[in-house]
Amino acid sequence: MSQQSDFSREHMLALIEKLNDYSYAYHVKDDPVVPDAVYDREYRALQAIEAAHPDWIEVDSPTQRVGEKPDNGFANVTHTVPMLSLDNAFDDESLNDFDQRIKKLLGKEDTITYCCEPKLDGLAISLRYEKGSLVRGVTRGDGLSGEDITSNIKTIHTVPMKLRTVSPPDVLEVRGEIYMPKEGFEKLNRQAAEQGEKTFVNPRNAAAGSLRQLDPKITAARPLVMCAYSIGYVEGWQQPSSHYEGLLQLNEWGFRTNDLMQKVEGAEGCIDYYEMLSNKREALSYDIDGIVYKVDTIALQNQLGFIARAPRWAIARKFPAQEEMTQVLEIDFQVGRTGAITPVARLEPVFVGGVTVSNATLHNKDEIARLGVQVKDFVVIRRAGDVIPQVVQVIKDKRPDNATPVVFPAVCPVCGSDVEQVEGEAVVRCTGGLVCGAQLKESLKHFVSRKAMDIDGLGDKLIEQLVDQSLVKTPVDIFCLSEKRDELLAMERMGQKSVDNLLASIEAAKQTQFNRFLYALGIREVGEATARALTNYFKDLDSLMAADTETLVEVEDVGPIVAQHVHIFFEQAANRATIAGLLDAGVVWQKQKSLDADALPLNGKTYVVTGTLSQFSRDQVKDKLQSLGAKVSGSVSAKTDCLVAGEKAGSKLAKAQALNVAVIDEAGVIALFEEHGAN
Ligand code: D41
Repeated sequence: MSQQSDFSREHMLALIEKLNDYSYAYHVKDDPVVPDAVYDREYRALQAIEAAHPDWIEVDSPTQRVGEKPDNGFANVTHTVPMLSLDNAFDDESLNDFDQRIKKLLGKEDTITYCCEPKLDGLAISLRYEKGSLVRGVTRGDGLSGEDITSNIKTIHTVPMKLRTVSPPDVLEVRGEIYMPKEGFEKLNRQAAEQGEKTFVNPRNAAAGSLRQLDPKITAARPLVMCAYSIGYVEGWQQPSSHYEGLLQLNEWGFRTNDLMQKVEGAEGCIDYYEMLSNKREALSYDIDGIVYKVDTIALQNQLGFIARAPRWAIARKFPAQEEMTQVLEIDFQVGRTGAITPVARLEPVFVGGVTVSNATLHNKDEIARLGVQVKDFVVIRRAGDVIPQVVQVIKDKRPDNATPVVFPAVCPVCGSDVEQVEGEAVVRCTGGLVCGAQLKESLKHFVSRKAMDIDGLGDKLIEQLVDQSLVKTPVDIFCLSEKRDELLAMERMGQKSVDNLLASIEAAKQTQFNRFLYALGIREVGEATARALTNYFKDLDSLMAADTETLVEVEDVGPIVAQHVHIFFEQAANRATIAGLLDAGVVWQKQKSLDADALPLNGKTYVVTGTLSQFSRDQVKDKLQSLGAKVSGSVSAKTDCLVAGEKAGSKLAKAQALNVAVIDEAGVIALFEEHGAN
């Protein structure tokens, strides 16, 4: 057969090696070496060769990760060496006990070296390699035997199909955890929700569900990661004398290992590591439920052995649980700024994620239907970090006899106005507008907030009192409070000084900016960024107010729905009266320097800001870049024009460098601001 030189078998093998190198850099080292487009192009070239020569296909070709369904489901396989379980420690004391016990068993006074690893919240798995090639992947099961899920395992890019070495062990069994990173989990659930499918309760369940799929094509579409945590069994290779060294070797051979793993000395070192990781927990891109401490020296591990099914040389220190069960006592309805009526579950107080939780939002009618929650049901509450507590699951088996379905109110629970639900939307709204006390209070809180009119000293409690006493009925009334000194002085916790301060900050807030003013109005779907885009585009308030929806959609990032909200807002007589009142009361802003959005210096440019800066917060940099017309995005991609990288910039910097995106440091961005007069 005649062959072009770049269509030869040698060329194909080189292509496979190159693609596997790219994939290793991307998935295992978190350090991409080429843009995605290059990978895709070469992948397609490989596919073309393989289509022309099916008999050439290699087992470690990246095209071979997704195969056919196994014929008879998942077969049960006995582990060569049992997969042990882990004892738990819940406090520093039991960690000290663990360290003491080990020293006693070893008859040693020397400080023990431990390897500390984040305890990934996924599923344990064992992978068998023979002569360097993956032959089988088995779930942990009961520790003695598990299910053969090789076809699903192969779809995971962090699982090497072949070890990256010319002299692999005859047999190698690697143990590790398969998990789903938080971002991938959220995306998967968003897609499932959009398609009206069932969502997963947490990343762990999503990972488990994905591995249980009979069709590897489905598993392949799930963002799973495998991270190696121990060598289970080897033949024909001298293991290093330290667990840590062993994991480094696995990393060389193509496995992902956790970059936070660390060797420490003694119980003290273990406790310090716990402190360090507790502080990092929320910011990690994956869920962890604790730390695993392992005696690092393999000889000592062997000396210690195991009891029952757990090694004496390892222990898991658990973090406080982020999920707990409790009972829904009642369901109340809160009315928000835009009239959205939100059901809120009042809970039997429960300690979860480090705080006592007694309320959780149920979001809307659809969420109640999705969860199938009733009053008096037992539910699983999740609170992770600073995220507001969520009801993630109803425990239907525990439903008490007195449970009752949730009845959505037919009128607004605050003002009694009719409620409406726009077709295709999940939200039920009060139609009362500012007549509704709840909407008025929330609108005012938004109006005075830091990123809006920024009125210091006008807190939530005070706003509630002002509305309840009918001193403030519209935002305009805030600017007339100087005429109501006596009433203000009569309010709770308001002395001469606080009244003076409040009136002074109200006066100061009259000098504002066009974009802040627009944002403060609280038009639906008009957040900070949209307000900025609108005020960059329109010369002044009059032209914005006069704009029709066709003109509005010309503004960047303004779609037909936002345009509609803006247009309707300015059509309303009441809103026009409020705006006129505010201007009358003396609210002013400087005209924008540049009246033409196209003329802004960074127009059309996309920036990403990362790392720690010394002179500005990231928000301030973002603000200034936007005022110069730039778009500021959260992640680096081929579309990024420039990355502003502060100290400790991390993966975004690596990605920008790999993609040849321009990078500037703090001095660079300050110079940029100076050049365009944005300081
Ligand atoms: O990250 C984990 N979930 C993890 C689990 C880890 N980093 N190391 C582990 N080490 C072991 C031993 C000490 C037995 C090799 C483990 C587990 N076991 C484990 N996972 C599930 C059961 C046991």
